[in-house]
Amino acid sequence: MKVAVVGATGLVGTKMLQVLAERNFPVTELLPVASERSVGKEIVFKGNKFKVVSMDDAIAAKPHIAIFSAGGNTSLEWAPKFAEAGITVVDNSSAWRMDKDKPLIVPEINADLLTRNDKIIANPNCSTIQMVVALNPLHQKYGIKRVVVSTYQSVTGTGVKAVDQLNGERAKAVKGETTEYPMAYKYPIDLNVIPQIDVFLDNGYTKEEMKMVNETKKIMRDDSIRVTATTVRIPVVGGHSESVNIEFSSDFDLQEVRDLLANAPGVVLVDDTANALYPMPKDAHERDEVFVGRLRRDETQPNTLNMWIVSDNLRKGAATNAVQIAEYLAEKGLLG
Ligand code: A2P
Ligand code: 11C
Repeated sequence: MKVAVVGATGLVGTKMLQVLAERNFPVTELLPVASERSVGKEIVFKGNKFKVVSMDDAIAAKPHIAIFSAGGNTSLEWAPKFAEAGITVVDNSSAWRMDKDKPLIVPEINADLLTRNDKIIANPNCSTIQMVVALNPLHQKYGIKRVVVSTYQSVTGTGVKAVDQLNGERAKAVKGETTEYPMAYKYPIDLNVIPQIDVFLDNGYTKEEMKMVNETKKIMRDDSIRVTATTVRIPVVGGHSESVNIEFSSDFDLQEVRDLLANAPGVVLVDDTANALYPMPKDAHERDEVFVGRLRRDETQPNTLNMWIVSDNLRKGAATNAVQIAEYLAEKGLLG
């Protein structure tokens, strides 16, 4: 497979290269793509050096697949040009996710939708992916009516600048260092919690919160699922955590819920409160799975469950999910 990675110098693009190598995706030729200012720079993939090429050169080279993580505007402009050239695009930005003609895919849930004609395929938002991977097996069995979710999101979701802000603030506080650092957020993030991810919309929710509402319904193919979200940035790097309250149509048995999750694809159950075992971002970091724990009944109303979900947002939340889509397309012969 000839593979283009668009945004190859970025945080997610770098992780995509790492995941492609780790999972032994059959790359015969790699085309790393970034902005014009990076053209000619070298990146390393599986021990070999590759030069960053421009968008136009990447299209001219006709890769079988292009995995994009270069921001929404870049995707809006360039994904259709790749698609017109017959190149399948898996796009990690929010640009195409809610387009009714573009599939929004989490392979464990809805890869069966994909056909050879899908030339632009959207990769969902990180906080949505990890939630639906855990919700879907329960929805199949008990029917989800309503979800109330609060997130605790890693600064890596914002990008390198936010990681630099957190490290800079920490170095200043702990070691008294006075080195300059960028401000990715309006406020300090170290020793703080910021209840805003992305911009506010007219309804008082943030864009991140509405992504969780809308993307969940589309991926799970059920518009009746009601989701309400509060998304929050915390000073953590290993992954996103989520406290989720789920109301089902029918009652459940807690042991059966445990069994369903323990056997669900992509899920690892970590739920042993007697030994203080539960998912945490420090353990999810650099792992591909979605970790679920703290399972318990909501005692305030019937048919309702509380749970805690953690996953590495740069992996299952972005790079791994995109590479899994590419693997599915390759396996089923849907490329080219
Ligand atoms: P570059 O490094 O040349 O700026 P991040 O999300 O971590 O900031 O990374 C964004 C990625 O998208 C980088 O690889 C960046 O390349 C790339 N990028 C940004 N704008 C464009 C563009 N107009 N065309 C192609 N790649 C782009
Ligand atoms: C965050 N979820 O943690 C965001 C990052 O739509 O792909 C990913 C945004 C997106 O800040």
